[in-house]
Amino acid sequence: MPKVLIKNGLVISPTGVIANDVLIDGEKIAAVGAPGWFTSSEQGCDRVIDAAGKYVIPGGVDVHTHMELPFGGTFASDTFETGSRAAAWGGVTTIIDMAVQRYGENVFDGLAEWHRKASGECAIDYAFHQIIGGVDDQSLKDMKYLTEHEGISSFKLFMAYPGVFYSDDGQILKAMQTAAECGAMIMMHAENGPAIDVLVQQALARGDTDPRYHSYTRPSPLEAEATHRAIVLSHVAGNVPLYIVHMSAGDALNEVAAARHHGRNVFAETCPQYLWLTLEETLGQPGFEGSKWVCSTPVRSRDNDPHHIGQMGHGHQGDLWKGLRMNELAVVSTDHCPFCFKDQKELGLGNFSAIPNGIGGVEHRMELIYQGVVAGELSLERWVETCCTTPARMFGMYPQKGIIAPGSDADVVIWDPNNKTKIGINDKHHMNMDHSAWEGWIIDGKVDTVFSRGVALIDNDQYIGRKGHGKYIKRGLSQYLV
Ligand code: DUC
Ligand code: ZN
Ligand code: ZN
Repeated sequence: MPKVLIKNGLVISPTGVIANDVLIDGEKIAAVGAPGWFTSSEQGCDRVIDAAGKYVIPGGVDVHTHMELPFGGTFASDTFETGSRAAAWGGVTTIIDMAVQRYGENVFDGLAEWHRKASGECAIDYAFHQIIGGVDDQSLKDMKYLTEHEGISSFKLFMAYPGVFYSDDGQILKAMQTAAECGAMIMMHAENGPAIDVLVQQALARGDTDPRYHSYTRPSPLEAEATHRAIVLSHVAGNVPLYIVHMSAGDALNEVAAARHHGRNVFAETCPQYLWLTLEETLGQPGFEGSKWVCSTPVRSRDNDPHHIGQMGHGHQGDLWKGLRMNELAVVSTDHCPFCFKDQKELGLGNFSAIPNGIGGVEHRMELIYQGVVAGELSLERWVETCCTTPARMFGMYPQKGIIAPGSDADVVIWDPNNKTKIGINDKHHMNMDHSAWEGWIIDGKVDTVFSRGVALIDNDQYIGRKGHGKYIKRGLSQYLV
């Protein structure tokens, strides 16, 4: 395996931005040292990269993706092959995808299907969470087995989507008790599904069928209420670690902040769409255009959400950026769940509730959150912490992943802060979808070079990786608990 020296760059970690050289030997980072430290070993290197003026960061870790998810009468349009390649283009070197067990199905069958879909297909390393869509005695037993033997130590439950993935409070409590026994993490889609279903039926009966009603029928108090209920249930279940996924609302964030203030193992993630996009500019576009941004939780109103009591005069987005700074939000993921406009989003023409829920974004998370650094919302350290290091620690992959340190996997991204990235279907766009949620966005900064376990995947604006390079990562328990 080649030896690579990356010299003269600024290495970023959660604890600082330090001028350091990085020596890669085979699949691992062999050493990190002061500039010039490795001059004598340059001769023995297969490649020396001068990263002067550039950042050297750990490969991104996206802990929430849905490749080929069956949903809304169709399948998410990225396979593990196309989606993991797009991830590499975005400086992501590890994903955790959501394996699915539906009501009435066997957990092991669902997991086996996910291994079959991913095995030999991925450009980057991958792991799984397990969705438990049917909590019963058997699936509870299976949760323990997966945690102890399969490297799957986190389970996603849904308080939304009655009849599809939904669990009632009793089922949630039982799954939480089981997770508490075996040390696993519960991930929660926190929205009050039964109440949302009533609002959806009422909107459709009124003839309010446009995409924007997707957001109006999922008001933020129903996210906040479900978040609160999940926190209470996790407490009653023996303080099981709880991780709220795709948080979009300031009032929901307040529930997490309050629980964390009380020292609870309650965590949350948000996604770039909630930090940057608003109902007015996306879902609210005329005609059916807004369907491109139908996802759940929904993108929210800029500032005039009648249900939201903002903090210090900010809307939801201001709250979320503040939450990221304060570690009320520990992680940024994407909830990557792409659907094409043609034939997929179009399933919901004339009925917003039939639009498949999801936005594709696995390629753009590192770019979009870096833009938060440029905008003064986050520090460089916090960018790396929320997109690389904490995701790895939260889900039991540290220090193999998420950090540039001797002994860690050589998942390394060289980032050029002096370049720009234009996102769009005819610009930078490698996900398998016929549109981009970020069409026309110009981002400061650019993915320059991407290494996965010492192998270059992106180099000189070319993808030189290969499917099958990515390995399944058996995860341990969370390393982020208080
Ligand atoms: N939200 C989405 O937008 N898509 C898939 C599932 C989910 O919870
Ligand atoms: Zn969800
Ligand atoms: Zn999801």
